[in-house]
Amino acid sequence: MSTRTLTAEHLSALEAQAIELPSWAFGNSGTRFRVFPTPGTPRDPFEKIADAAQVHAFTRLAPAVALHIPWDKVDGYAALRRHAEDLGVTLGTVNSNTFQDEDYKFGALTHQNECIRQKAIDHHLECIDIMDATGSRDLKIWLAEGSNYPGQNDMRARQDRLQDSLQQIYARLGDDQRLVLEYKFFEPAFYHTDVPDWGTSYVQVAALGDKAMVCLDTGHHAPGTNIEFIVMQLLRLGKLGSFDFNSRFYADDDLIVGAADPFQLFRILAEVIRGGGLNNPDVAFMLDQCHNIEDKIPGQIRSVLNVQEMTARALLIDRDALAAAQQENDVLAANAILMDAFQTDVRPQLAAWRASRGLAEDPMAAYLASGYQQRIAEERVGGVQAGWGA
Ligand code: PSV
Ligand code: MN
Repeated sequence: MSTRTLTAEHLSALEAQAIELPSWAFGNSGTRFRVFPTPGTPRDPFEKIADAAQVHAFTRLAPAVALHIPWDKVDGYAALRRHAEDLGVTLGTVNSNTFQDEDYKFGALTHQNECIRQKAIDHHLECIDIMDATGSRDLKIWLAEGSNYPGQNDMRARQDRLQDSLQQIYARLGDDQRLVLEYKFFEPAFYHTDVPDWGTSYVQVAALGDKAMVCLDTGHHAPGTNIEFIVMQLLRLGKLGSFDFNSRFYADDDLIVGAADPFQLFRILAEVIRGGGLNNPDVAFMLDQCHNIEDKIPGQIRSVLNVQEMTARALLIDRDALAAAQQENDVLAANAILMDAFQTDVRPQLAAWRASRGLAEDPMAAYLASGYQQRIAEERVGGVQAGWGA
């Protein structure tokens, strides 16, 4: 039976933990078969931020909200920023979007048509203007670019155009701003993708400079990929800029992080801690999830608590004992030390710690009892509910 206990040092690491929420998680989403609307769904970015602030209020884990442009376009970003700050959160990463415009059917930053490529570059420059107004540090770029059939495209020329486009975007970044390039091995393209893996993202950002990093979305790998190895390598190279956390059973399912494979989340966080990535300002923790059938605010509460819980378990790894066992090639002892931390139920310790900080022991129950969900369902009538892709 594991009896490992969180120390004061562990708890202060947990206290500093911050996870950015995706604004789009609060809008309706679904599959290509059906998007189910939910009463109380936000109708604009202001309401999305109000919902995200609830997650932070009950967990103290989620002080920032990531925006997606154009989904979160507003007339005045100063007002959006003030609204967020009044509610106790800040505006975080700005995500560009070059996957929903007719012109981008065959590419955006890689397109052979210079007018279309310029349009895509200009969109990113506009995103940086928005970052200036929102106070956001990071521009996150995910490209839905690639091809469906062998021979369809000159893959090499597309890499070259991508680098040129990224250089133009990079040149516009302010001193304190960064660019993070997300990779994904397939979808929507099915034969080749222009940024399919961490190696390609690394090569592209390394050629840009220190303000360009890799974004690792946990749902963007082939089944069976050892994601914690990639985490280790990117930390080792000083190029892990951010995480998009979520979980998956089959493809890019965007389910609640830690739901499909809690052990994988633990292993990833163990490498984050090992590599100095926890509470390291260089490594942004973000969620990139969609809640298709569950309520969105409690879905996000469950998500951040899952990350917190697996971080706590990973902090419990007896590093000295592990290093000694590894040194001795004591295979079973090393594995047992890791599993001992993973199998420790930290929930009672975390609940007591929350109470000591004036938080509800069970943030999920406290949120459900707060009446917020009922209130937004009654108040938010009329208008158009926000959704992924709208
Ligand atoms: C692409 O699948 C992705 O992970 C990117 O981060 C997008 O911006 C996001 O999903 C949208 O849901
Ligand atoms: Mn993502």
